[in-house]
Amino acid sequence: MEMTLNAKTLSQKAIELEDKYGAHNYHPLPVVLSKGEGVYVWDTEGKKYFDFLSAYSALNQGHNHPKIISALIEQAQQLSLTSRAFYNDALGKYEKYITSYFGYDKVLPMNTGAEGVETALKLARKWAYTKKGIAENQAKIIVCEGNFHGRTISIVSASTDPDSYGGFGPFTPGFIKIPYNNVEALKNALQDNTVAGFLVEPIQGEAGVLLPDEGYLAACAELCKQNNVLFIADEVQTGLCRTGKLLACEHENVRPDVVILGKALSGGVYPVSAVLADDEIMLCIKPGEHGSTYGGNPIAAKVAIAALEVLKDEKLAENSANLGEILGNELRSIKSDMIKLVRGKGLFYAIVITPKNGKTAWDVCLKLAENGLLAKPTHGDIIRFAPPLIITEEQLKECIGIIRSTIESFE
Ligand code: IF1
Repeated sequence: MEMTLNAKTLSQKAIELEDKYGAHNYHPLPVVLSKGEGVYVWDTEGKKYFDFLSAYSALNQGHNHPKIISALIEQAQQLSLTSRAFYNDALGKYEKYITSYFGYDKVLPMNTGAEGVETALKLARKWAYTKKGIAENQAKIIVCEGNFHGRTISIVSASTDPDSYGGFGPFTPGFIKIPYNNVEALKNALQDNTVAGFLVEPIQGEAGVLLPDEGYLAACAELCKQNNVLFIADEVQTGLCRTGKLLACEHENVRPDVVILGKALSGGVYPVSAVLADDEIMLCIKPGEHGSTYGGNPIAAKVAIAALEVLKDEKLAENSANLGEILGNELRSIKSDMIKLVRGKGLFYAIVITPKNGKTAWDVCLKLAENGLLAKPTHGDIIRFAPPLIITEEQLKECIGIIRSTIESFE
């Protein structure tokens, strides 16, 4: 009893501290985590949960993966940061490794997903002026309604979500917004010959795991090719085996001109992002024209190599594809009028909740937490399910049981 009482104080204390001293830019579920291991996390009271969010797909390799953690520790004890004012003996090895891993000439290393997206936008504009011959400061980028690419001013300038852009104007010009999953809309927008690039999520994550029709990505990539426009894939959330392929674009055999990676590129232990492109595009940015203090630091380099090795060694794309089939079938088999829609690919799913007796997706997530599974609603009625890709079939079946019994408890 004593331990529980103290632990309860601990969790309450943690919440109070965040409330008092932290900006209120999030509304977390009232769960205070203190330990993570594989697919599990524990709260300050010692309660164990399945992590079914994976920090929005940053933990594809699971919490505290030994290989990634040891890469982090080993490099941190050797050399953590040099800045790019000098070379170091880790970055080149990583650049060689990741460019051959994905089949691109070059990589531009950054830290957060948003920085990766910003880098891709700058690359596209530079390429437009120096290679495509678009008049200076006239380059446009086509984006899709419902997108989520990060939280910087330029990125929210491309957003159609008032929660993302509201109150942050004035906005960066040069974005053309078209409906997602609408090839005709892209075709029309490409009539504008000042378009430099088309930035798209292969599956829209934040919008609620919105899958485009089969063939959408391939058709868009072809249109971009025909119009000499860069196809830029934001694979920050869908990449790195999450949808059952190394990159989600592979489901349609699309090789983007520019690929943006983040999140699980470090297995959740360190901010690491990257932009991949071939020389014709990447070399448009000259020395001193872009970068960041931590971009390409030795720890990020070693951690990213380890994180990418784990994806291959543990066949996480195959596991995501195989177990994703089971997850989708089981979610669709839950008989409840609270579940309006089930959609997803690989271990990347969402259910759309219809409120019942005043109970909403938030209440479902609170109950899931009580029953030992962590997930969080987005846009009010959508619950995203994205467990670490290392999950076993047995663990997944246990999670499905929790989800099923939790939903049924609202009947
Ligand atoms: C938050 C959302 C997910 C992303 C894609 C770039 C970024 C993200 C496709 C930027 C980041 C994170 C941001 C985080 C919650 C989470 C999120 F709900 F915000 F939209 F996953 F869907 N491209 N997504 O999903 O990467 O700068 O964050 O490293 O802002 O609350 P970042």
